[in-house]
Amino acid sequence: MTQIFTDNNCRSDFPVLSRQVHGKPLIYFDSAATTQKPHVVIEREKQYYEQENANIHRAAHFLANEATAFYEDGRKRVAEFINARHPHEIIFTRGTTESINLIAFSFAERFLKKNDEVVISAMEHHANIVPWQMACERKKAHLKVIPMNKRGELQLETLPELLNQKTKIVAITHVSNVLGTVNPVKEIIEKAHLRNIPVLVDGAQAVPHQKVDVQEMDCDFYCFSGHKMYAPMGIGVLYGKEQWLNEIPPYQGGGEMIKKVSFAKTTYNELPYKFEAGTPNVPGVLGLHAAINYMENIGLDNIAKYEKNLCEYAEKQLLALGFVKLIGTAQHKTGVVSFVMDGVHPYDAGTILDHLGVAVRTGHHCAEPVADFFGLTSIIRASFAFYNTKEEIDAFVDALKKVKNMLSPNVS
Ligand code: C6P
Repeated sequence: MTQIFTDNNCRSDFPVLSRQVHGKPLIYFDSAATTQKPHVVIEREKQYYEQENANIHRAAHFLANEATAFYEDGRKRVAEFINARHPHEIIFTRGTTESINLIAFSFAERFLKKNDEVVISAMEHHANIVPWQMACERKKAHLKVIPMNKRGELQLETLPELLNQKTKIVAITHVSNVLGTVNPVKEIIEKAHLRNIPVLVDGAQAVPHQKVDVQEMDCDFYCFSGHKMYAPMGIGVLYGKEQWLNEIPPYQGGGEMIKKVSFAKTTYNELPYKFEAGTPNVPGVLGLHAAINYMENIGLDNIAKYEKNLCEYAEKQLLALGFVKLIGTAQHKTGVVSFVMDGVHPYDAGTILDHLGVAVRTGHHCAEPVADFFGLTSIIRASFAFYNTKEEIDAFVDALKKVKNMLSPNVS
């Protein structure tokens, strides 16, 4: 495993990075969709299924006790990783989407009433729009949106008007998956808390790139996905402050989330089990634990510094091409570089890039209002991780020149 992190010496930890696609070495620039997995994470899941597989919290036998201990260790490790006050403030979910849906449902059940307001922002992923729209529809409440400027920065001067006595919760993304904007979440939380409004932060695109400290940020809920931070798919985290999680009702009913069941009445389990109905993703938690160890071994600050450098280099090289327009030019950015090309449809660019070995994502990136805001239906997005290199960016830039020459040599 990687001990000292310098340029790209961790690449051999990721088996898939040595693949060829269409006869070309793979250049994987789609880590915002999902990161690749290091050996240690793959091995951890394999070991569970080969040696340790058992259901947890349910039986007295050796394997069940061992698996339960590993699972609960994983919870403690996540709590440490984001500096939660208590392990029981960590709820395991399938991912960011499920974490947000859980709060949008349970919080709304308890606190949202007719004509109340929920505040989100103009740069949200669908996962932080649709569950709130559904909650507002159910409760006859209204969705309000913090606008952004053309650089892709939130216009916080609108907050005094948007946050009022009708506002029941604010739900904002920490980092935009399309624009890369790092939002000043701490400032937004401070402003909301002055009015006793809780704040949920969608951390799906932040946790892979920077140290997150939920106590320092003082958010009320924080959501993220394992698969975007080198862990397996199907495991995610909802952090919630103890007092909120105690106040809101369960999301799903079933095994494990109960204390006592009779046909007349059911009482619910304590935290965190109240929100973990059914058999959980035990190997996912073990893989997440391994991924956190792996990231911390490299160092979150090293990761942030290396990736910042890589993004800035990519932006500079792309702009130098002369036929590229960047989408998202906020002062504070991380992880992604999105753009369009003169005279070339993003889908065509993505298809040719794929044949040249470069994996990027094209489309609206599950954030259609962002694409609409820029008057676009599709955007090309290159997203980076610490296993990417400047050499890969150079190869990507050469590939873009080929795309341009093939599809639109005369349009500039
Ligand atoms: N964005 C992307 O390519 P899930 O699917 O639950 O792990 O994550 C949803 C999600 C929520 N918020 C943000 C900011 C996100 O970026 C994502 C996932 C991927 O941008 C897949 S659409």
